[in-house]
Amino acid sequence: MSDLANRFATQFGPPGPAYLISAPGRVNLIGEHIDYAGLPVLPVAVQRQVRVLVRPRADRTVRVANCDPAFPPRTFAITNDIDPFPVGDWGNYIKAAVQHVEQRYGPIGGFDALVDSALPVAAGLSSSSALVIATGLTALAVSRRDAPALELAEGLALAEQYVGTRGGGMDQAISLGAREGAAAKIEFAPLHLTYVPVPHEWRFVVASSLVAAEKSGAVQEAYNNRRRDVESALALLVGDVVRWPGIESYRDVVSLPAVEIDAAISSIADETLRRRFRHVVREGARVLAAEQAMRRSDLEAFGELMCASHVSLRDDFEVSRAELNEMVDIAMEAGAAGARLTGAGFGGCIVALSDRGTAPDVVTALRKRYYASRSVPDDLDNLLFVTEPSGGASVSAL
Ligand code: NG1
Repeated sequence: MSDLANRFATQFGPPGPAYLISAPGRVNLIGEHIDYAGLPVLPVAVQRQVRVLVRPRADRTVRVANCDPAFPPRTFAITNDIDPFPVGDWGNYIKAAVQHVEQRYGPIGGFDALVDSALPVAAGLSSSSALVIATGLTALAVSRRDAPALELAEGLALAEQYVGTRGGGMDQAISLGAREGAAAKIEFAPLHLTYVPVPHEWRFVVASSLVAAEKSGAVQEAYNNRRRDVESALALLVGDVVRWPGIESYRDVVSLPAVEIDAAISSIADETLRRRFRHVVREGARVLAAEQAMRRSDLEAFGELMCASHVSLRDDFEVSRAELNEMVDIAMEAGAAGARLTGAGFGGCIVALSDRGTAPDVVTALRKRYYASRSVPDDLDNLLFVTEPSGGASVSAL
């Protein structure tokens, strides 16, 4: 913290910061690419966070600096309708959150902020949403305003679409609403979190493929295309009121009896849309089964569901890559109960589940078989770690 305070002083001069805001990243255990279909997901917050030191300003200017030199300082004025920086600029996450808080809870005051992130960027651990949540809390804190957590998470999820990705609401909800020691089953519209204690013996190993899934260029387009496919597939059923009366959402589809769900899948003639649809409805069912498996501490069942999720993301949803498949195989061969890509895919991380005794074997196998032949820093701490389910975002007055 004193390091960070020194950097703040170097960047902005006296007086010192008034608040420390932190917001965690997340690893999604199961339920991938279905939050934007309105189906429940099951993530945990990781103990790695975005931290922001903040000092209010008397005017309506925002100045932000980042400890990572890849992200240069940015300055802008608060208005009700803020023009974005060029696509891909990190400052757009700040603008997204500030504009939302101004529109919904404003008028708000300006601030100077120093951002420090312990989350790997573009790794599928949601560093971007952690930054958006931290900035939303910053804008509220400097303006001495408050907002209900779920309302804020829902609002900031929509607000993040300012950057150009039509994301769902999972990341913001878990970053704000997480509880230590628990996963959260997140339901949408309305947003609701149900906490599921993670059994003490379970360990989740998170490992980066080293392939950046930077959601500013091609990956943003691929992500938005998947979402469009998911919407187009549903529209086919909704348009067919004779065969599918009463079907208006994916929630309606997953509440049908199993044979009718199978019939709905087969009714989609377009091969790609059929596969996207199949992934969404089956993944939705896996999340509910996984919640039950976690509640009865059934490691094997939870692991099998994770593996099935990976296969579906690989074959039906087509968001995996050779590197992620290789890592999943390595984890399974080392004794993991289950493993899958986590987050949007196209690169990023895998998550593997094992018991306490086996987790070190999984870590060692990934180290030897995946990282040893690639160029990586000596300290793999940021790329390969066992995560503790952590608490959500916080604001401390200094
Ligand atoms: P990540 O892994 O942070 O790119 C994205 C979306 C989520 C969700 C997952 C896939 C954003 C901010 N997040 O997460 O809403 O759809 O992909 O399950 O776009």
